[in-house]
Amino acid sequence: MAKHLVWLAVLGLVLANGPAAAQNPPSAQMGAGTSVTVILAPQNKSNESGMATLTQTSKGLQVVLTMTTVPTDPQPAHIHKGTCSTLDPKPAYPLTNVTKGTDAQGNPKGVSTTLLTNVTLNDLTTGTYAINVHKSVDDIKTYVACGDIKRGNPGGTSQ
Ligand SMILES: [Cu+2]
Repeated sequence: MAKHLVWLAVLGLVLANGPAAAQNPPSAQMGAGTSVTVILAPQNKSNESGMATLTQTSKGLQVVLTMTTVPTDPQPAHIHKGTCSTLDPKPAYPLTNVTKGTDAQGNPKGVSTTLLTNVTLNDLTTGTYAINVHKSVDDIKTYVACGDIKRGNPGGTSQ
């Protein structure tokens, strides 16, 4: 909750200062407060789908995954180079495992929240990257959901 308030304060500052927030380093061309939503579509008949929200903050890139299925076991998740159809199997940026949690309305979901400080939203949307979720730590070879990261696609129609 406290995090949320800080975030609102940051958002307020950004809005007050307008888009020309000159404090942003050159690498953060998509300034604080910019978000991209990615639909994570089921793979390998998993019936697992979900959504990723990537938000550039002043502290880093926040990546939040919300999966419709609550996993029995923790599920590894990563940002990979490539697209869902041609994925580089080596993770580029590991995310926090998807575990049992709740969404904003308190409904049970598979959730994962990560703050990445070594990459910006601009890096990801100007390159070719995808987010995927793996079945479990033991069955990491099985992909259960994936979505391509694209700029200007807030509806998440990337599939
Ligand atoms: Cu992966």
